[in-house]
Amino acid sequence: MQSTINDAKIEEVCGKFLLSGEYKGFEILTSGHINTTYKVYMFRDGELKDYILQKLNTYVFKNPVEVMDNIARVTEYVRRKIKEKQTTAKRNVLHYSRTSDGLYYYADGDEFWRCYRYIDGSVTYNLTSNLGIIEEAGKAFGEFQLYLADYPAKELNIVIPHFHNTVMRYEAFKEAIAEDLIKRAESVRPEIDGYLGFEDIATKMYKMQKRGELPLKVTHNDTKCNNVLFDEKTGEHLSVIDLDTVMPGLVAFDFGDAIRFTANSAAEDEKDLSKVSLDMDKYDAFTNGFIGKVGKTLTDNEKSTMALGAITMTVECGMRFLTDYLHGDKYFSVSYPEHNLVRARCQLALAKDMLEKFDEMNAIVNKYL
Ligand code: ADP
Ligand code: GN1
Ligand code: MG
Repeated sequence: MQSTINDAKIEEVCGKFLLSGEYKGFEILTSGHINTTYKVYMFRDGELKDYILQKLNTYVFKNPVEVMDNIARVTEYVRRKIKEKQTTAKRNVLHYSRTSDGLYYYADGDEFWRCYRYIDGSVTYNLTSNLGIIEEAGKAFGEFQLYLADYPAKELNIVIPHFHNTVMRYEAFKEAIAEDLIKRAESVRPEIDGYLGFEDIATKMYKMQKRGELPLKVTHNDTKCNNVLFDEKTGEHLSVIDLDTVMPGLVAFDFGDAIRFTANSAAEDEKDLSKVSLDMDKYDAFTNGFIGKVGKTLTDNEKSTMALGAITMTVECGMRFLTDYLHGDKYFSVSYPEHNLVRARCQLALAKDMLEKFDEMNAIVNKYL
């Protein structure tokens, strides 16, 4: 049973965490597709001190305690790395609050809550044409990976098994088509065929990794631009957020998922497909930022598959939207009944455009290596 969200409920949940200050109110932040996020206003020492209170999606994250265990490890590790080079990490890594039991979460029935500091003066972008911001996003995810480069990956919990296993994503897609639970398959035949047509391309890197040709590293695995906080005045990257999916993965998938979201000339859910394309200036800017940070650490196979990672992640994400549409929209939050289909169509159009620009994409990666 979901409880009603109102001031009393939010104040009650905040009361479970060791926060100082007086509760003043909340607002809901809607940019994510998975968790439910509230910005909470607290009054302390004559000033507003804000927090993020988040209800984790336990349909997606079956073992939320393991999610928080990963996040605690990763944020502590990154904090230490940052403090080696500057006096405070306050605005550069998330700070989670503990409960009076010393835990980083409060669980109540099937509700699972966590609370962390709102980073003051920060802003996120769902869609931006500012190339400076896009380059900063590249630096942010590249730097995040460098901070964790020597982290013992085996210690991390696998919070969503096979998250970027595109072979299994294809199996799940085909199963959803065959089951056709809510009889939507016939109406989306062209989209289904479009995604099936990408199978060889989009499963290539997973198979390379299985053969030992691509290394697993600690990666973020959800590198959308709205998972980076930027300074609202200077535009500099502050902190990478949304750490739920930090797990061993492929560097090119972090690069690729970011390109999918940030270098699209349109939004992830643009309905007018004539507006959807890979914007090469945005691609160039992100690549500059990202490769500038991690370029020297890459193996030859990693270098030659960066651009392929972008096609792979675009196909995978679009196919996940379409699979969810066939399942009846159980996974991603939707604002209207066709939302997942619209997202899937947009990703397919983008993947096709990337395929046409593939040589140019590779050339830009090489330019920054
Ligand atoms: P989801 O997993 O649903 O995507 P996120 O953790 O990405 O949730 O949070 C959703 C949004 O809330 C972000 O895109 C960002 O705008 C805002 N946000 C999250 N954490 C912070 C923070 N510490 N400081 C400022 N804004 C934040
Ligand atoms: C979800 O949580 P959010 O909105 O940052 C999803 C990603 C998808 C993305 C598509 C845990 O990310 O994998 O790429 O939506 N997160 C999870 O927008 O499935
Ligand atoms: Mg997010």
